[in-house]
Amino acid sequence: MAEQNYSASNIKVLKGLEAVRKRPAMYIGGTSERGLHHLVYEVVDNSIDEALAGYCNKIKVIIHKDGSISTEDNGRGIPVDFHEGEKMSGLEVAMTTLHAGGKFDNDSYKVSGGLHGVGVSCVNALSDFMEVQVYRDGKIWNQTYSKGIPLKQVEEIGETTKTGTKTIFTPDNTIFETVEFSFDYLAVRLRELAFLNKGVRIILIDEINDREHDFHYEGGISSFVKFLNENKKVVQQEPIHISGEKDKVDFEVAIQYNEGYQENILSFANNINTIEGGTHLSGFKSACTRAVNTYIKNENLLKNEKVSPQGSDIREGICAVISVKIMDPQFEGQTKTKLQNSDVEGIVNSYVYEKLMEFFEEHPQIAKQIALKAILGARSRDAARRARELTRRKSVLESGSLPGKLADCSIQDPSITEIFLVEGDSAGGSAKMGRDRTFQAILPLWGKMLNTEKARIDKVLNNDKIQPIILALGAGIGSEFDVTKLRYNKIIIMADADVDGKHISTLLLTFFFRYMRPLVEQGHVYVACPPLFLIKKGKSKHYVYSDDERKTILKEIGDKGVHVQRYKGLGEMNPEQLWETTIDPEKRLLIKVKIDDAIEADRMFTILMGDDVAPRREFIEQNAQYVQVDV
Ligand code: 0RA
Repeated sequence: MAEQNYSASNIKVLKGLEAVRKRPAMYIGGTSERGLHHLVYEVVDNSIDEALAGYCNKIKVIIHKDGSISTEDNGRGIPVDFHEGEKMSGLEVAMTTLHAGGKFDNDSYKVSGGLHGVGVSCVNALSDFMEVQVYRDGKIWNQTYSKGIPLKQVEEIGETTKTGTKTIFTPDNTIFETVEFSFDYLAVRLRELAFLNKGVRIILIDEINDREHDFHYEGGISSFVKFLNENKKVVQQEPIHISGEKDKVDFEVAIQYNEGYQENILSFANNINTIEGGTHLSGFKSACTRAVNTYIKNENLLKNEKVSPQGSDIREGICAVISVKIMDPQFEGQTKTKLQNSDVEGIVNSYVYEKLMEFFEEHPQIAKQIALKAILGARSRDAARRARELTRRKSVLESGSLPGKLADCSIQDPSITEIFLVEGDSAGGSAKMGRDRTFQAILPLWGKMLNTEKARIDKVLNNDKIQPIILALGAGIGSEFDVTKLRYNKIIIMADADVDGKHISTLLLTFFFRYMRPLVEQGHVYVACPPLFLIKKGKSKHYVYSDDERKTILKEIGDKGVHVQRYKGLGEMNPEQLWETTIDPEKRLLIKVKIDDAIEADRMFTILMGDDVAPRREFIEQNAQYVQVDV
């Protein structure tokens, strides 16, 4: 009987593992870099659950030289006692059967029960090798696996005074497109987890590149907003911090205004970044709107103003983090990151309103600054509306809604057309002659480009350098931007390969990031790379795109009778050369601009284009050659 049961559970285990290995995407979302790192989050989420339950305050993650990665926490340790139902050690159950978190204590919140929650067994199934070590009840327990299948029984291998769980695993390279762990990628999420779970110390070590981070924030999400606002001028030094609990809904918000105009609110439910928002976010937003408007009314700040602030005006320059922890989070939406639990909205709304009103009463100076900023926002919204109407009227008056300088392409299929935004009139002229006019359009840009990081939307809309870009792309701007109306598939920035050219590219990227973000998110933006040198020898010629490449080629072809021409700018190339080197889809080199991490991107644009000079210099010194690639 026992024998039969044992083999029955073995078959069940094998079937489960097989399912995960057959369809890894169903369990961890994919097999790209993202899926790979998901493995680590899956284990760490379990450690965070231990922290939320009050048993763990330290987590260590190490990227090892041999390609493996290890995690260690000081939680209770995975239970090792015999599991009657499955007829094996609880540890083996947790490591080999799907959804066997084995956590039935309903009194604690669970991250691992949320978005991911597929359990460590999936990590095990997708690893070429995995080893787990449990420190519990004074003993050390150990088991090893290959592709999820145990290599031996659970063994007691020594004694210890500590408690916790340590895992080490090597992801299966027949499953993942890449098996190289990225320190930066991991750092973003682990830092976020440290902010969201104050007091928990998360250490990340990279033994390959000898780097280390130690994330530990006693300030929790207040530290988080300070981090987001780093390098920005802030309205108040200390964030407003509100936290509370009602009907088993635990919530916490931190708010710190900066002098900019962007709205930057991050929301989390059970540590999951709810990028699509949901009930906690809408509760928070309406509380803010209500509180600020009540204050404005009580203080009679509007006087005879024509326009009154609405939510978006009140959120100009807001930087906030809202985090809720609830028993049974429900998610909806395209990426299942929209919190659905309806009771959360009212609880957050009424509590945050009440606390904000208290704060305003106690800090009248800050309250007034926030209120006046909102009124200013309302005024500028009104100005922007008028500017937009002007743009529309103007666009109809001028050459059938397209800018005069645009040399458009002849076909109108936005899935294959391209537009080059070219720095300078002379390069623009060559590009117009050198392009394939059927599908490639040219828009020359000239003069000083506006720094949109420091401007408000009405100024952006009225700017004579920006307007032609908005009109040519045809998809609007700001909250009215509609990517489906885009007239081109690829937007290619083409500037000189020098410092000025880099500056113009960055200004344009800043504009796209702040006012046409879907354009960047959906991969429509590219930066062209013109060659730096032309190397000629006899009849052969080589265009060279970097200093290293120049050295390599010179070594290859020798230096007798070699002529090296350095291109100082795009304008030095004739139309054919420009086509050959920078425009021809067969030969050109394009950098696709991606946003892997919106938080980092936001910080980067602030550093690059904001007011503070010192961090900018430091950033450019550290990242000079990567600036465009990393965006
Ligand atoms: C099942 C039950 C309990 C804890 C865990 C699993 C657990 C899993 C992992 C994975 C990494 N670190 C972990 N720490 C704990 C509850 C244990 C108890 O009730 O004593």
